[in-house]
Amino acid sequence: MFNPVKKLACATVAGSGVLMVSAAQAIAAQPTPWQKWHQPAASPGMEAIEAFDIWTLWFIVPITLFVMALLAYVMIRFRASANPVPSKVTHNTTIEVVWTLAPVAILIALAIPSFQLLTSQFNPPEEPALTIKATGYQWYWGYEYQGDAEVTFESRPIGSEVIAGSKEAALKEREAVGKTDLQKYPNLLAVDNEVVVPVGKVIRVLVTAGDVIHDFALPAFGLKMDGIPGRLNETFFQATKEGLYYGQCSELCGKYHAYMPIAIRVVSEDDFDVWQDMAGDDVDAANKALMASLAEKEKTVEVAGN
Ligand SMILES: [Cu+2]
Repeated sequence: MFNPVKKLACATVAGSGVLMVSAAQAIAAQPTPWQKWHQPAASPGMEAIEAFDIWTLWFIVPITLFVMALLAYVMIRFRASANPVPSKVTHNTTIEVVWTLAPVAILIALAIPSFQLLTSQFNPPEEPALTIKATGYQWYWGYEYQGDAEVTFESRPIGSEVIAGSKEAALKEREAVGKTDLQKYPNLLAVDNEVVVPVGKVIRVLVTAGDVIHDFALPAFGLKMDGIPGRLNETFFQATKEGLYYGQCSELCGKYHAYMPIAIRVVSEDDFDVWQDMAGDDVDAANKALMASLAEKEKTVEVAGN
């Protein structure tokens, strides 16, 4: 959106964030231990948020250092022993003009990109190709695909001892859906039925809730939208890379708030079409067929890589 900012962003990240970025690339779509920065952006919306974040740091860091330096200077230079007779000056026109105009200029420099970003978050770049309604319940998500092929399913966490009741039951849940790989399907993030969407397409998400307030959030896409009973909130995202992306309910909604993850699987348009056709009748079968097709592709890539 605002390229000059991106250039600045690259300059800063090049200096301070190279290690973090390369470490995060291994698992692109979920939090990593001791993570200090955002998850890598996987949508233009999140790229814009990240760029604005870095833009604000260009103001925050120098202002903080400047104020700290001023404080240190005043404390040392004007301490009682070094300056026994305090100055009686009460006005200085030049300084007053500067400390009025400088903050105004800074606020304008922050406000303009901020409003641009906010506007972009409510205006999809093109007519959405797909609309998905996400409903938060205590404690799982319900999804409805609207359009030609209607797909409806619930999405619940798997592999959690707390929810399943025992370690064995949790493992059985994982085995039932073929998700025993803890790297790809971590505890507290893995779900039985993921939201499947095509890569590169604008996806509209209508967010609501069936009982208390929940929040549909997915960091890599810059998504965060409250689901409020009786209201329909609208947001959108456009995933730029295929993969599996995780988020979580982000509004404290009760006892098992920590156990209602959000998982979005971004696939090629062809894979999506096949999945959607099948999922209209049988979501489980469609998911299994999709996972088999993706596993097959991964193998092909590995062989090609060798
Ligand atoms: Cu919640």
